[in-house]
Amino acid sequence: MTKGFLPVALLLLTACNQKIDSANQKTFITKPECEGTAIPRQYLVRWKTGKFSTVFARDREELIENFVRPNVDDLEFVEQDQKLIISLPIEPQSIASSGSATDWGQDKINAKYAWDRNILGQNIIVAVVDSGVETNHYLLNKNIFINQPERAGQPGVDDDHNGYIDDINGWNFADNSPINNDEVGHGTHVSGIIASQHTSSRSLGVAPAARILPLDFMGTDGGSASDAIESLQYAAQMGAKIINASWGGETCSASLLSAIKDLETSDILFISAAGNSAHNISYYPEFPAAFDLPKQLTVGASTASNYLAAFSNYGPLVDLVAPGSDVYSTYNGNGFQTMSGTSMATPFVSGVAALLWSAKPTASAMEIKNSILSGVIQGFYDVQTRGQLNVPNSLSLLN
Ligand SMILES: [Ca+2]
Ligand SMILES: [Ca+2]
Repeated sequence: MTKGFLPVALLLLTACNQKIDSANQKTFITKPECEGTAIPRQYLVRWKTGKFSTVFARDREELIENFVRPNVDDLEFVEQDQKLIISLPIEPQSIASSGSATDWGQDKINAKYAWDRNILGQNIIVAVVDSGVETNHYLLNKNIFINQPERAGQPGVDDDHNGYIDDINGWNFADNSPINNDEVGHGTHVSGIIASQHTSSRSLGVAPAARILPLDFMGTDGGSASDAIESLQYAAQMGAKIINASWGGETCSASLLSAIKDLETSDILFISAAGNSAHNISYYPEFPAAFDLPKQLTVGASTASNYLAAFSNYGPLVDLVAPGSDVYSTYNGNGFQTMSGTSMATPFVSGVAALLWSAKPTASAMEIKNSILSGVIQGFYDVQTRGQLNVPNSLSLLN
């Protein structure tokens, strides 16, 4: 793809920190570093109405001729769709090991303090925008969001008129189908950290009465920004208060940025993984982690011995750390797995946000965010607050 001036239209392929609507520049800017992760022949369109759509074209010239010229007055911008990946460390042995099955993370943040006070995340919907969820896992099946009009409705009919047929327990945006499983295991692991039920022997879910809304946009090789955006819009539509985003990419999608900004009007807290490249994301940004939005929290990973995990990204754009090394949680096949990554740290924060919101349902997203940030236990973590997630402190700051 060539870069340069095209005398056509307001077509901005933007850097994320640029104003995306910066005037009627008749330019077509392609960020060179974005080309490697661009999805060929697939373009994301932001209309002036705020809606997004996906357009397919053989190349940029065809896109301009067939789509941009006829629609130019109604377009905010167009960019190539981008690939996003799961936030796991690169080393495969860290992805899933049979390591010790401890609840060290739940202990570290002292989640029990809330559980003992019957603060369990009741009535809070947490959207897990990920690889799907094994919704019939025996420790998750009671905590999966249910879309009542669809459950009580007719098969093959969009009973609640939301544009999705039979979306009883979330949606698979990659396949455009109802959700029922997790082809990777990642979303199931993340969901267990947020809201798996407690048993006599094990208490894994940080918010064991919260509701998981499974939204699938990724397979083993990741997913697209366009499917992620649809997931975010669906989460807002269905009343999620918290969105867990344990994924990212090195390149910036202006569409993804605008879609996350749109969540602010619904007062949703967007909780993103810092990423696992062991980089300072102020210098080597990954997105959405580095978007730095008002109602966003970006989470690095800590170890049981109070260090930043070796793989974790860091720097002032990372807000805090949470347990993310050797984390035991639910997995595919009614199973369990120990996994490491900022993917695992992020749902600890999502779970705590659900606890806090259930303790104070009238709180705003900013109040929840601020109580999480001001409640950290300080350590030697190279992140904005220098601190680790802590439940009792954050609860006491909320009231
Ligand atoms: Ca529906
Ligand atoms: Ca139906």
